[in-house]
Amino acid sequence: MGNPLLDMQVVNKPELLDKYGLKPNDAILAEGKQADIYDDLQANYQVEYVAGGAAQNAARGAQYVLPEGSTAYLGAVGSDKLADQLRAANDKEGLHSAYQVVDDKPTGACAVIITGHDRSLCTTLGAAESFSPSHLDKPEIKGLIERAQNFYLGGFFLTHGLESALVLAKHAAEKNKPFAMNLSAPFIPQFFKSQVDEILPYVDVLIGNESEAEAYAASHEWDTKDIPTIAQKLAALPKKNESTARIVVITQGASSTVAASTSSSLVPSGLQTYPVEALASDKIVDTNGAGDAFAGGFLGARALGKSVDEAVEAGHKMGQMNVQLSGPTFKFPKVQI
Ligand code: 26A
Repeated sequence: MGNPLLDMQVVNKPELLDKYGLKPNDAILAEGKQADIYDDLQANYQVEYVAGGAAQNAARGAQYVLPEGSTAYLGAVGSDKLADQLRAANDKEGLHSAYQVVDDKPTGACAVIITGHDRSLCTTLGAAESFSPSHLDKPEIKGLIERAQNFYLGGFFLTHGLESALVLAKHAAEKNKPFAMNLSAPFIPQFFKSQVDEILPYVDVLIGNESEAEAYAASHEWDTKDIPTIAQKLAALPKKNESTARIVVITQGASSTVAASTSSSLVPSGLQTYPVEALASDKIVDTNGAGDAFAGGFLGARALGKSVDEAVEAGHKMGQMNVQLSGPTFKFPKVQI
């Protein structure tokens, strides 16, 4: 479940960062000063349009490693051409689009400014923000939820959709199905702290990167920037479903990935560090969607019953594939993960 967005990607135009007050590597919601960026990009720059939305990318990533017809994605789109493009991208990769269609707002968009290995994401949510819990009451969607064995929530969804997210989270806890969430961006634990705190007890698998983990620690006054320490503390926070321990996985770009759990049957010794195979710099096309690809590979592998070690390896392979392609995309025909 997440915000379906169409990415408008522009490469090597660093002046856009200054013009719109963007950091080279960040993900934000557009404010007044960025309101014109979408029209500006489309009128004055060479734009690559590609299916985005962090959780939707991860869902396509999970589908990549799973048998045909394994995944479905919930989010709200407008009644427009952008939505058709997202549906087509999902259809091509076997992800079922279980969209809520809203009539009065356009499909959301994300301006993606690529400079070197950095990516700046600036989003206007549009229809995505209108997702309502009523969509989850439709018989077809209820059926999907009943049949689902694993859930994944993009943390970005918490800017507007806590109530809907909790419907899935509570179902997962009741039925003892794993519920995963991504921290998504530093601004989520920073500015949507109460929403994160409300859903975290339901989260069985928490995924994020180093800057998001640090932002969580800072907003909870943990007074540490040490990623293994933060991962272990997150793993130990209270949980509704006490029959399984939480797994926390923190990626750090080209540096090693950290996994923590209070259960050493899930994460050997309770804390593991997994080196990342460094790619030659000239092999990297862009890093848009790399974290989502990791999440997709990790969760797909877990859904197949793989160990956390194996799932991290699958996540690394998917991330590595993703950064060698333009935008949040994967290689077809499929390669073995
Ligand atoms: C609420 N915000 C800011 C967002 C996003 C987002 N997905 C959902 N909500 N801001 C950027 N993205 C997506 O992140 C992907 C890269 O990880 C972009 O669409 C991009 O495909």
